[in-house]
Amino acid sequence: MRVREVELRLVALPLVRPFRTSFGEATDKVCILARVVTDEAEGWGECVADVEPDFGAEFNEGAWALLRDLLVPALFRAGDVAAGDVEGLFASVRGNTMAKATLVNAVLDAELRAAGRSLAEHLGAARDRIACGVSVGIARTTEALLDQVEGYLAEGYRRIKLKIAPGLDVGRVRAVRDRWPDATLSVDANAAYAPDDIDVFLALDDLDLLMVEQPLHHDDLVRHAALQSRIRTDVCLDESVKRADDAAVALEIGACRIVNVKQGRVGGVFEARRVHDVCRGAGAPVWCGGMLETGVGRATNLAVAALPGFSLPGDTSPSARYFHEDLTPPFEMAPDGTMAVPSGPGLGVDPVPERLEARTRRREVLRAGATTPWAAPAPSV
Ligand code: NPG
Repeated sequence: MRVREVELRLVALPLVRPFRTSFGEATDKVCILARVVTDEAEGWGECVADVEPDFGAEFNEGAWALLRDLLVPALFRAGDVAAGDVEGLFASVRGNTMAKATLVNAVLDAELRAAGRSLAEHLGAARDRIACGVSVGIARTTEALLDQVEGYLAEGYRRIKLKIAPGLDVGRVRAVRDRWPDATLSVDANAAYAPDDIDVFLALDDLDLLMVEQPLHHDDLVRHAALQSRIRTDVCLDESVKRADDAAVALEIGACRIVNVKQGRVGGVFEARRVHDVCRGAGAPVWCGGMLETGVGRATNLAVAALPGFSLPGDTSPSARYFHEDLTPPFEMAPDGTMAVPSGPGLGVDPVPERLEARTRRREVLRAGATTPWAAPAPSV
């Protein structure tokens, strides 16, 4: 397959309610979408980077520059490519897994659409419906949090994840646990704590949590191992796992017992499957994380979440939990808290053209053979 053209769009969708985490508050989802045009079919990829480099080191403007100036030109120069080659084309670019994932996934989508195969089937899906959880942002008050949790439980979500931050942790979580003694609850700190905060985690140990996610600094597997050895609750790592080998090391040294797999964080669906395989081999449960994706990224996540090792409900909520109107036809959750995995060719969904147009803040079309404005000779990626 030859990639002839890549269209980048920066899109913005208002969220139905602000989403607050320990690192900030989002009122809109702003992300890059790539549409690759090949001689056989078109494919879509969504970049999970955000406006600011807060969850990870990548951010939209940086990812856009990298895509435009290095990654897309590398794809053009490669000529005839298969989706499985794309990671290799980017091997000399360190990190930047979110930007790379955008093109890895888009080229694979084009390839699968041309072949008439679904992404889920191609990856090795074991099921056609997946269990949905919901991630609840930090609320203004405990009462507001209880109201939100009540609504989500009534909708049928199989697991409630509460975002926590120093000072907004044990009391809040205990209030939810007291009201719903049997609910499946977890917490996510987004790396907001230090090893000295051990008392918070010892107190959370009494609240029967499914897991405590990313309590400490994203680069500190050793301190996570020390923490895990002192608490009963399973530690889950998210930000710390940027590639499959991070998961292998984390499990080997006891830094966690569960892994959150986000294909967009680890460089795309192939590396996500490798993370899954490593964890499965080690007997560690995995689940599918989310980054408030539009329907394009959501379809990608659902295909990954259908792999056999995904044994816990993911942050894979229906479109209405995020947006008044998604870019694609909406993903819906059944009353039993499950969602269908798309089964059409490739991602199985397309952005609705008028919605995409209305939500686009910037668009740039890159064409194979056209000179890049910034550099000659071409870099050796
Ligand atoms: O349902 O997509 C979702 C959101 C799940 O909590 C969620 N995501 O830290 O995992 C996270 C968090 C996140 C959202 C991180 C947006 C970065 C950006």
